[in-house]
Amino acid sequence: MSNEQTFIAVKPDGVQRGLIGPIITRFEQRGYKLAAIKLITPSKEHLEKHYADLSDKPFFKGLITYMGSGPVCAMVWEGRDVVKTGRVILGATNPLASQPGTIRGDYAIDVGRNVCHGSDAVESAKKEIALWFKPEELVSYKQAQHDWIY
Ligand code: RTP
Repeated sequence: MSNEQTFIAVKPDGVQRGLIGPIITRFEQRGYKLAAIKLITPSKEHLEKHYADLSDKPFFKGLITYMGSGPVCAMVWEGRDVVKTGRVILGATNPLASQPGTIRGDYAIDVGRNVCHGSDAVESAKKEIALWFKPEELVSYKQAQHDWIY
């Protein structure tokens, strides 16, 4: 599936810490293609939709406050198996369990400040992309270097 897409976000802590660049670099250098990007401070209602499946968790309220505390860098990345591989690039949800070499394993310590988000399945990626982006914000283009990757 060379045109699989995933939703990746640099969370407010990652934006404040200047980690947008390093996170983009990891996806670019792996061979994935950026299909959409924007900075947005999400509303409470937007985040409650995004995290609807976690609404009964004790950390839900704090999570919504944290995610709405400043700009988020919302992105769509495209390429073969990008949903699963994107989660590997991010590392485990709890940074203390993340391997060195992953984003969270290199940049984070606390599960409540874990720098980035990535869709956990192809179906949730579709829903999240539709929630965060208008169809016209997604850009389709050919990258010459991809002929050397696939
Ligand atoms: P994400 O959606 O942010 O990529 O994270 P995930 O799939 O790896 O993990 P999920 O279980 O969906 O949790 C979403 C976010 O909630 C925060 N969290 N806090 N015990 C806690 O305090 C706790 N557990 C999860 C994290 O920011 C996690 O990324």
